[in-house]
Amino acid sequence: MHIESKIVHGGQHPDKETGALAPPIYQTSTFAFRSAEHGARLFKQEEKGYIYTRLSNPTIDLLGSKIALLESAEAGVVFASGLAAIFNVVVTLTKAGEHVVSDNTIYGGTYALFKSILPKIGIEVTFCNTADADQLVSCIKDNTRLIFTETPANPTLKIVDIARCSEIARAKNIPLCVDNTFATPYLQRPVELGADIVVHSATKYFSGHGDIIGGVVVGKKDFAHQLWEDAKEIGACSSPFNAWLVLRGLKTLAVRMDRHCESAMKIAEYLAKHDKVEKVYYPGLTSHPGYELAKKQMSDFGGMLGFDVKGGKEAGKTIMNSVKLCILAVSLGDVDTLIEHPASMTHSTYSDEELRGCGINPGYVRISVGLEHVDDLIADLDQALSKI
Ligand code: LCS
Repeated sequence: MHIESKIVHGGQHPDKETGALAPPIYQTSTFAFRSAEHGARLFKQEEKGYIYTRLSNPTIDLLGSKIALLESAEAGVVFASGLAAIFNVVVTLTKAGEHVVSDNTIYGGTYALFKSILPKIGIEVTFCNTADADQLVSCIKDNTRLIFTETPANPTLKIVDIARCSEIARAKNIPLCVDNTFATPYLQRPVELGADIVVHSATKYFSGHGDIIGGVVVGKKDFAHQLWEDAKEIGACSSPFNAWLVLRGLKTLAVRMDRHCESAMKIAEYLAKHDKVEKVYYPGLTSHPGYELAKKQMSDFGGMLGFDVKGGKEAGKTIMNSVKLCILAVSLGDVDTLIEHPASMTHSTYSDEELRGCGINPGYVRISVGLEHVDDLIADLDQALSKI
């Protein structure tokens, strides 16, 4: 089946009892046992069934299995947020005294988790450019238990070679985890390129409508089972209603992504020709250093782009304070176009030196291209650029 059809039908069947086509929302904290013996059997995992929504819930499970299907993975686990998903992956695979290698260009919240929270529990993280194979290899230690990367990377749209990273990881027997939030499985499937684990902020393109916070992890069955076992005790579970909203949003993922990609390309081309724009960051432009690789590992270039405006930070601020249709807000992947300033917003957890180190310039402006008419978006950016 093509991915478009899996996106609509995958994992979902009309409800057996009622025929309801939309999946029921099992909005319940707990599930009644048939007897004391039945409850005990469920707790011992001798029989399948539901106990308590922090442990599992049919609406939430449906989302996990649907994302696993779309990502060509064996199983999926759903979390309260993308960051909860990433934290749970790390604590399932590592313990105090062990080590993680992460790319240095990742979402600022993930960076803060790795830089400030993991060391508190004795897990050391080395940041490097995973797009540079030699750098990645040189950072791996005997106690490295996880390699983490994000591609396209937030916010610079750096492209990392997933197949190359997975060869390196496999040779050392270390799991590779890829944050696939920007691409979604519609455009890129890291498991097919050799990655072991894929994480998502479901808050973004999966939901698509900017109305929930959620996260998903997919991988091999054994890993997903251990992740779920640990997650039960950590407690960062989704709500059934949020999982349902993601299932609903997902149905239109393919058509939304097509439009996001088409409009982002037009906006990138418009910005690249603008005399007040210093540089455009969009992997679909042949001038982008990751263009060839993106063409190889993605089926299109995504809806995220960024640009450096001439005049640095002040000029960037002028753009953000002048747009009328684009919304000045963080997050991404929504139907609404969102514009933001990574250095002071999504990546404010980076020091100035760290920002420079991964090429996030002070005036860099990031856009999550929405589903408005592209001519209206270009007109809005045009009037904002004219204010500089
Ligand atoms: N991974 C990526 C690539 C992200 O962009 C984000 C959030 C997360 C993980 C964390 O997901 P959450 O816990 O928020 O569901 N990115 C954001 C951004 O760029 N602006 O606001 C949030």
